[in-house]
Amino acid sequence: MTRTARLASIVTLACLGAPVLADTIYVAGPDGILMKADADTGVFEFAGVCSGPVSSMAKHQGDLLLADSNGVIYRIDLDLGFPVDLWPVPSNCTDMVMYGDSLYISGSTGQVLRVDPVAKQVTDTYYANDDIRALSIFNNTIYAGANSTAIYRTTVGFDDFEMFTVCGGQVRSATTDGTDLLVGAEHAIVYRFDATNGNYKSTFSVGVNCSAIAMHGGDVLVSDTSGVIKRFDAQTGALKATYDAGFRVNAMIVVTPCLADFNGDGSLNTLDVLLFLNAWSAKDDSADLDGNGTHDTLDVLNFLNLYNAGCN
Ligand SMILES: [Ca+2]
Ligand SMILES: [Ca+2]
Repeated sequence: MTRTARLASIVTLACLGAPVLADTIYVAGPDGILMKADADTGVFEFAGVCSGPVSSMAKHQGDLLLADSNGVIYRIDLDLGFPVDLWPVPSNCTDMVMYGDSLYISGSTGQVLRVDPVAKQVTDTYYANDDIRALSIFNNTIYAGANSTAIYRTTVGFDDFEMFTVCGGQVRSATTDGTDLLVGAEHAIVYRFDATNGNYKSTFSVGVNCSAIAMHGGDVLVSDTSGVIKRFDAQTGALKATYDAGFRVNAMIVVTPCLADFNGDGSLNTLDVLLFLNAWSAKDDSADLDGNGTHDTLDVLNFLNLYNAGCN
């Protein structure tokens, strides 16, 4: 066995032993309440609160950023469940997306702001000149969907929005499966477009008004202003589950736990490795990554694999 093959088999073994922690769905709406649910069960519980009507949401490091329609960004510490910081932006924040280190915020006046969420400053402005309701950013491209049904596109770093394609209805939400652009329209239909050329590929009817949309594995979650959230197979459109958040949902995000961020501060660095190794040496439960009751080298391999894979 070559060294590479041996390494690969060790990595495979180590991955098999990796613990599986459930992802979490977060939703928020006009009353400022943040609710969360285990993504496997979809049973919602209280997760936090901010003082404004939430219109959009994004994840930054270990926190959630909630935006209200008055242009206030709240940083919610998920351990505490309440805002630890807030700052204003000149937008009604119809949608928000983190891309790289920047927060992108759309508004109904047609501007897409790029914001540094650490310095809390607007660092760039893009002009789409339409009532933008939804943003999705991937492959260094910003897609902005409008109430007019138009979808615009520009490259990150270039204020050069141009018509990309037209949706069959008023755009309310947008996301990506990594290849295509998925757009949720007010009339309860999700549209799939080729992200390269804007060609229409397929639709499926969702029965909810697409107030927010989020990918979860191979599924797409679509919410309604009545509080219903539906899970569909993102390829076939087959309904897989229905959840009830219990209130109007304006914003939704799925958060995947990052085990490699051992101290949970939202960033990965050598401190996480040191803390893990300390916990492993002390035979702390937190370092028994495969949960088999013993602290062996597989736990260390697991951790280093997760650390190298990084978090998003
Ligand atoms: Ca950390
Ligand atoms: Ca173990």
